Amino acid sequence: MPDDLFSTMRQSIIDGAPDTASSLARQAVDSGVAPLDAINNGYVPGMHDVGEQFAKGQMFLPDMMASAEAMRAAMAVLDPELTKLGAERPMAGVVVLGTTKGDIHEIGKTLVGTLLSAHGFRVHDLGVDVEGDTFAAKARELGADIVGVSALLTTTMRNQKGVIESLEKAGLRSQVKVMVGGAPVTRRWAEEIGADGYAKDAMSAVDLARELMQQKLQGVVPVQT
Ligand code: B12
Repeated sequence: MPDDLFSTMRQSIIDGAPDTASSLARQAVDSGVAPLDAINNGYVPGMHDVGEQFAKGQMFLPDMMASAEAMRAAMAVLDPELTKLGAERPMAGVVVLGTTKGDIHEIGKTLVGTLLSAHGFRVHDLGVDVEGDTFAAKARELGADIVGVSALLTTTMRNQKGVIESLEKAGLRSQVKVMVGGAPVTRRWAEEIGADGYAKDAMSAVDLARELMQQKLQGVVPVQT
């Protein structure tokens, strides 16, 4: 029963149990459960629970780190499955992706990168704690169509704006679309900092990236209201 499987997946994240998380992921793949369903219905809700318990002081940093480890173990099984889906698609665009300076949260950003790759985008992942100028330099080097910037902390969200400023400084802003995301990020924030788009999760990020490619090909300049 997928619902039982999803709730044990969720619990494996709360428990910070990498071996269990990984074997449940293998079980899901073997029994034909779509990898994205396992992520969205099993593991990600576990991460949300962990975040809430941490905020209430019922879980502590080492617990959160163990949960992240369990998530990584599950993703190590599911990632190649997601990537397989994209193997035969035509190239959809070039994306430079990373988490802002001062921020080491990588799970959501990496998932966005995996799904973009699975849908034909060529993704260069700069990792975490990335300076604005590094995004700009890589965008120039690769002739990127899109720069994607993740931030999970209210204190590092403002560095998303810093990335846009770095692109402006490098004279690249008119050629590169910028999309932002991460748990505290909102559409309103994206508009406020002059990003071209915001997506709430990895699948919406794929839709957004496609839309931005359309805009780019049609030469549409986004209007900020
Ligand atoms: C796991 C985790 C950690 C792990 C990270 C491990 C790793 N390798 O990534 C560790 C333990 C290291 C950690 C550290 C800290 N954390 Co932390 N962490 C979390 C937790 C529990 C889960 C994050 C996660 O992986 N979620 C699952 C993924 C799949 O979801 P996601 O990241 O939101 O990504 C999705 C979308 O947001 C979107 N998206 C993400 N990026 C992008 C990018 C683009 C371009 C687009 C379009 C979309 C997009 O798509 C993704 C996939 O669907 C959150 C709680 C939460 N609810 O977010 C707290 C949380 C983010 N952490 C928090 C805090 C406070 C910290 C610390 C400061 C704790 C401390 N005292 O040291 C440090 C900060 C370290 C630093 N400098 O970055 C707070 C932030 C509070 C705030 N408002 O700023 C949270 C919200 C917990 C809480 N409720 O208090 N953390």
